[in-house]
Amino acid sequence: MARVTRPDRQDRTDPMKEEILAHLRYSLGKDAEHAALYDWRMALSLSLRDRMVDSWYQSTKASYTGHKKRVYYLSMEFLIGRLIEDVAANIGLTDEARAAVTELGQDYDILVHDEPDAALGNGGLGRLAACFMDSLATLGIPAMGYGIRYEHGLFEQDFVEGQQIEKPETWLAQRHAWEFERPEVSYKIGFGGHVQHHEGKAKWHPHETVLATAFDTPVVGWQGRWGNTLRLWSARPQKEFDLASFNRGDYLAASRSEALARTICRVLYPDDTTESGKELRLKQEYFFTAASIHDLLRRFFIDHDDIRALPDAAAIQLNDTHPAIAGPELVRILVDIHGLEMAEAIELARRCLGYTNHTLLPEALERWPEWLLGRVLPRHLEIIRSIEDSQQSHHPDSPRILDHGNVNMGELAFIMAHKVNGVSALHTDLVKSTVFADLHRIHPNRIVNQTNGITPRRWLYECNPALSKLITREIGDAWPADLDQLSRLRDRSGDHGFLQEFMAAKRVNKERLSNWVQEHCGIAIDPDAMFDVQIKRIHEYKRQLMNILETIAFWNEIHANPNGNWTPRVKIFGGKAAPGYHVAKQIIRLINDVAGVLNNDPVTKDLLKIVYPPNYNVTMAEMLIPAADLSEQISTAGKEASGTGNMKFALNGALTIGTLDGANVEIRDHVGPENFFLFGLTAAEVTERRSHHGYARAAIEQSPRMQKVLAQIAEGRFSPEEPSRYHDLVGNLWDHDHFLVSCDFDTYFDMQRRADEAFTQTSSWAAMALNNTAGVGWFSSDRTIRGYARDIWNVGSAIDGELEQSA
Ligand code: F55
Repeated sequence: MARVTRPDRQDRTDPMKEEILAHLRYSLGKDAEHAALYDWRMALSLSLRDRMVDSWYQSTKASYTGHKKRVYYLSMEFLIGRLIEDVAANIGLTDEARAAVTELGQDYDILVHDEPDAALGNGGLGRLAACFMDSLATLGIPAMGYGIRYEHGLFEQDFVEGQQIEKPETWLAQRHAWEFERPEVSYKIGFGGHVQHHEGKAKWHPHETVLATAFDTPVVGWQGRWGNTLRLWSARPQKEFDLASFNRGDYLAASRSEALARTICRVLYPDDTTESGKELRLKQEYFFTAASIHDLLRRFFIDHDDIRALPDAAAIQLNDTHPAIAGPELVRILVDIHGLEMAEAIELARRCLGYTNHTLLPEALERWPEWLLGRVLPRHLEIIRSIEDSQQSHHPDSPRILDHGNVNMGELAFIMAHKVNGVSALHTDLVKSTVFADLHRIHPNRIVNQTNGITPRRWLYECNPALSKLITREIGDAWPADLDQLSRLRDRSGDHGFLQEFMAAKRVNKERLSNWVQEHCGIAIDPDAMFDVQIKRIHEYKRQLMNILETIAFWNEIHANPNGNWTPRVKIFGGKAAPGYHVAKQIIRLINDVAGVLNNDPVTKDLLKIVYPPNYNVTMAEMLIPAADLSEQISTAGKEASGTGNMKFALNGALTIGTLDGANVEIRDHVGPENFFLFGLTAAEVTERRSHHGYARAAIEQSPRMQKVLAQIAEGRFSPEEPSRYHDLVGNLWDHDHFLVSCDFDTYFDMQRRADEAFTQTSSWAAMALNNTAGVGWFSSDRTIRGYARDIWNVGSAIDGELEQSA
């Protein structure tokens, strides 16, 4: 199959160096003497991009000529992070790139760090999409990722007096090196207006239109064998501006259409909890979904003429309900443009569509007011009514899409998909028994489980060179594309010398992090301490609050016995709160307030530190995860659909302290229960406990330790300048505590002390850590993608033999 082609080494002494200089000169208009950091970084990126292009072309050509079925992954978010190291690693040019840059008198690491993080996502859902793109390319599955080219990615977080403030992110302030603009690939996307019905036919007359224009980023998989495209849509005005208004001097009217277009892809919604209720979000969703459907149909008609063959050529995967309007949009095109009957159109669309559910939280399930959807997309509302009628005629007891004046996007996505998947085994069971219980009864074969995964290229090979080199030395270099091979490391868990090397790699990463923390946070931390890390969006169900309460309790314990044999700890937090999520912001402030007191306490400062660097992102994760000893996965059981950070930590040799939630359950099965610090109520026990009136108060009354912590916070021990600051936060724990911090607190505290004890036994800790790395090969996103390909998409690899590995 297609492979990266390299310029012939014989006639050019140092091609990479030459290419960088050529880009500096011809793409950036600079010579080495006058080039700024930006110029060097761009020249390096463009040189690497050049090396992807041949493989990418050949793959695209091979999927056209081979008439291969393609996967279309529709996602509002692609959290890709930086690309220089990722691309260089995937095409095997890391050493060459570093050598060339060094020879040119530049510092490779500084160049790499100059690249902005492409933060086109909020958290797990967006990062999953990026890992999937990597695996699709690695497996040689013809695929296209479709999303939005937001002008501003996820906001930048800063702390002012411990409080989160948000600043706009500006990744596009400089040219994005990796993309190709495709002005010729443009589609008209309409909004509003009315529907005309004539002789049984419907025609939608939108009130306004914008143009969706494609920007393509090549995504080349491991060893450059296959390349797919991430196609992000940007909006342009259909008419540049209204010259007549302009000439009249009415400049605002002249640029009205420009304003709508710019607004649509201006900013990523910083919300991972609730649908925003904003018309603009609905427009964003329709904008990118419609453009993607147009685009895939155009591609389909290049070599087909019967639309009925679409399910043989296209598998369209909906990453959550955000692109769920794809169902009605496809039906609209099939009926209004291709003249199919409604029933046939619905069935045909269903055979193309799959839907991934990422949450059970009722507040996070998208619902649009019917009046709003009808105003923005009048024809789609009619079609949704037809879908509803068709569903009701077959299944009169079916849950409703249209319900109390709302359009339930979850029900719509479920009904329009031939497969609905949960993202962990537990989550899938809960999808079947809770949110979609009635639909599951009606369609018992529709819900399937594909447990999430992570790409081992970024999340071990690239971010942890020390450990990667050791693994390669032991088991060879096939593991990045066949992560199950890590299980061969299990043999070494009794080999003292190997365990020492394993922990030496951890030590390198901990030292690197300690230096960074000293430099960026001004906090001295000891690499010998246990590094305990919780990094994820701030949310009540993820229970960062329980973590900080436990930290205070531990601090109290040390004070009660300052000469005790304590295991030193560094508690590291990272994560952003949705700007409108008040409680999450209070939790951030509390963590920072507690850090202020504890980090300056002369009695405990050598034993306990809290570090919370602002603006957690993919790049920060790449540094924190390899340095972690303990991974905090402590959500209320039944609430975290899967988690993917949990997999990254275990892969990098951290032990997990966690509940039986999401993929933790499967991780524990794979690494062995003896290598996992389990605590807490199960999902079933959580449901049961909630039915007891006053469960929180009862639990707190039984825990003197928790009472003391809550009293300290309530008395202003950590906010003396405003003692009542956390009055509501503490009151809510006593009176409501929906996420059962109170019920799990004591078992969590006890398990933390077990972890302390285990950490002091250095060689058994090392063996447990190694068993984590060795045990989690199954969580490669390559395994996940093979599962989707087989059970949902019915697609194969274009690289011979590639999908045959055990799924
Ligand atoms: C973003 C926007 C909206 Cl409107 C709603 C949710 C989100 C979002 O970011 N969700 C999200 O990240 N969900 C997470 O998906 C991961 C991948 O499946 C899971 O691992 C994780 O459990 C889940 O919370």
